[in-house]
Amino acid sequence: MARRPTSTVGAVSNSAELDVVDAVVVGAGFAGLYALHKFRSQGLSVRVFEAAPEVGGTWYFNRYPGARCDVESVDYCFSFSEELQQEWTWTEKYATQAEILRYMNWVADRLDLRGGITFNTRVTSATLDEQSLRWTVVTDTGETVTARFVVMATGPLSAALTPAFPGLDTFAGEVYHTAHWPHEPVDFTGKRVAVIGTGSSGIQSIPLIAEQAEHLYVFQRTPNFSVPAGNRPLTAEEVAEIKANYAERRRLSWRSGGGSPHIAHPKLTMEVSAEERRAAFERRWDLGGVLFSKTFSDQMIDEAANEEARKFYEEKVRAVIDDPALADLLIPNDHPIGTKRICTDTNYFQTFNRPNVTLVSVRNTPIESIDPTGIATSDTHYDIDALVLATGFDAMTGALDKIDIVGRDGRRLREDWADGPRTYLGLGVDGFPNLFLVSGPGAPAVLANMVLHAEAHIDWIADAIGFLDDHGYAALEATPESVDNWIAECNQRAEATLFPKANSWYMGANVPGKPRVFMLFIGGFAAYLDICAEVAAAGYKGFSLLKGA
Ligand code: N01
Repeated sequence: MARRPTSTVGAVSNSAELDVVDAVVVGAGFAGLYALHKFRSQGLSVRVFEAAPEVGGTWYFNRYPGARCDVESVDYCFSFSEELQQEWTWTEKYATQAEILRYMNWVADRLDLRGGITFNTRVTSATLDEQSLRWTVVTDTGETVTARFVVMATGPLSAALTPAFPGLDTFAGEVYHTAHWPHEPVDFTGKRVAVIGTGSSGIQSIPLIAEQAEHLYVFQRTPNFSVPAGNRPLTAEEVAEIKANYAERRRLSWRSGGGSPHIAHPKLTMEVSAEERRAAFERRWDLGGVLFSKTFSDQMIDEAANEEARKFYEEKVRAVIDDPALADLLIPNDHPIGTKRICTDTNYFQTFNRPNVTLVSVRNTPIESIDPTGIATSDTHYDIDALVLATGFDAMTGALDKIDIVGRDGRRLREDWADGPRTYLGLGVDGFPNLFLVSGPGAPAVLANMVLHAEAHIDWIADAIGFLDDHGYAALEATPESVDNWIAECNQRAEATLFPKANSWYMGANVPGKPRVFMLFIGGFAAYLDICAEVAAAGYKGFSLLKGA
């Protein structure tokens, strides 16, 4: 099918009524917003469907107290437009959810994106017509749209997970999930509150809830590594300097392992003296945040190196917890540091020194049930007024599983992935021509700065579409061999690291019954981008190029 004639941006900007389009994009988070802008600018007609009433994706829903990004604000924003970079000014080192959402709304207005987005609408199915190589996309509002391309900008951490605690629905008090936090302020003053879960969401919200609640019970199954964020306001001078040097900052980010301008110590952990090692850990600790796991480049592959980082960590954390027995419970001993995403906190461990905070180790005393008045563990009943579930996500595959995606021969994506997700480059799947995943399994995705990662994927998809049109092809489809080889490569790379040692959501281990496979490409952001670029330069090596009917 020939590309539609290029329309003016104004004419395409109100595409929300079209039922035959070049591309359907699912989701209006960072990836969906950029996809709409990019595809439009190459003359494609685009429909974007978004379940929420506003843009923002994960940043629309995750508005729990203390929600912030753990990538620095000046890096966690679009790089494709120098105007956007220069016009927006971040106020803090790590932006709050509210500031990120303001930014995304500003971008949507600035680029005139809203007219292309259908809000309050969830895509329920996408079905391939093998003859025409077109997709029929159906929504929960009863709309049917056909498209040549479907782009799943659905987010790797967007399907919230609520464990099946017996009796949860009988609880008479308030229940909140961090990933579906209400828009009105929640006031815990004078209340007995329980938080279940001590991942990033729990660790960010617990200190603030503790400041309000009469009493806070923290139900911890697995202790997590958390490094102080070191958050602070950005000064006008810093902002000016960053803006003056953005090009170099971005260049470093694009060539980095994780999509931000971090440079690891030039030597390996054990190549330096104990003093130099300690100084390097101290420097990184003072800078704050998740990049502590990348102080030395071998920390995630060498157990001895990892142990050095872990010992330093333990010393730091023990120093701020008053009760040594409590510190024993709060310091992880079941996985190498960094093999689950390191959390980034502000006064998390200090919160347990407060008299109104109690840690309940559900590893020692499991939750048995929830009843109208509270939570019963194997040895105690905790009376509470409000319950906060900080229990995470069905990551990487959860949002895709919710959509009935039907490809060749009636094959369903979720059935094809029953033993774990299978993709080529995290972008394409055999049997599903012209279906593109953004930041999906098989890509670095959540191991990198998700904004740059989304830009890279959308640029690659846009180029692929251009290539198809320039060469008279209708579609692109990963071959089964390229998918097999890519999965083998991802597994091989993961096995050479310490990551598979943790029961993490990277491994699907947090969802009962989910296959235990490492779902990401671990070889680094820049290395991955090089592979994607080589595939494209070689005429989309590993993909079949299909002529239309
Ligand atoms: O989810 P999680 P999250 N009984 O899966 C516990 C990103 N993010 O929303 O470890 C009792 O990490 C579970 O226990 P366990 C970031 O990438 C980023 O916090 O499975 N407990 C765990 O403690 C992050 O990694 C930011 O034993 C149960 C917790 O719930 C990812 O999102 C902020 C349980 C879930 O932790 C996910 O973070 C927030 C049960 N049945 C999120 N089931 C920033 O940028 C689960 N748990 C800072």
